[in-house]
Amino acid sequence: MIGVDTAGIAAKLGAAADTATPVSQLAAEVGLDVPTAYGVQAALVQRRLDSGERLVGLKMGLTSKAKMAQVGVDEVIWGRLTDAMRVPDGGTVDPAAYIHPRVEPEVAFLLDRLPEPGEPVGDFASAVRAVAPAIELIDSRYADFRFSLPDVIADNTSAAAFVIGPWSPVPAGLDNLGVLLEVDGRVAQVGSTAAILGDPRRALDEGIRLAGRYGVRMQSGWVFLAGAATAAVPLRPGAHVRAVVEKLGTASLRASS
Ligand code: OOG
Ligand code: MG
Repeated sequence: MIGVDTAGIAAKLGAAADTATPVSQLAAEVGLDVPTAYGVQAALVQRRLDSGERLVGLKMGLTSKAKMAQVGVDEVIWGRLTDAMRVPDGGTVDPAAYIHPRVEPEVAFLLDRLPEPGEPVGDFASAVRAVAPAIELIDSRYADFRFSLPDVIADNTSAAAFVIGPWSPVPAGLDNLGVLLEVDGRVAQVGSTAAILGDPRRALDEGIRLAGRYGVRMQSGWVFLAGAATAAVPLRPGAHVRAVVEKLGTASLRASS
């Protein structure tokens, strides 16, 4: 889009993340449309790659109605994951390093050989080497966690950190597994993998299609987050968070106090 300062917006969002200081929504003011917002996202993540981080996968966002309703945006989006965002299973994060962190339960795929963009995944079991329960920590860089569709795309779909639980071979069905998010041993959210586009495998088709539009091809060895099955919950200092996905097991995370 002519006249939009893609690099300037990426620098502003990058600084907001680095200093844990929120910024105001900007898409309406600068006239950011969806394709240009993906350009800002690419520039924002490129800044991280320039400082030595590695691209390790992609994430889907707003693949469930619960998430769409929570943030008031009803389109499927995708973002980029880097190695610096990965927290080991059972690891600790410092909530003060984020603006208003939230956690949500996810299903992760470890990618193997993938079809070209435009081709259906077809044989899911040959495109995905393993699956795992996961937790995504999201942190919108916008004040009050409020944003429009182009705003959240530019902000790398609120990606901040993620935890992957133990990998398992791809089970026969992934479309109706119970999902729980527990905080300090109490159930905070309950859902089903069916909430993720009817079947989380569909999220991979969508990811290949949508990222392919921007020339991004998924790589063997990448991680893919299919999107949260439930709404996200605030991450408080000292909290112990567990995501449990039926048949797949658990992923966990602690917040330092
Ligand atoms: C946008 C990111 C959504 C998901 O799993 O749906 C997302 C947000 O909620 O801030 O990661
Ligand atoms: Mg997510």
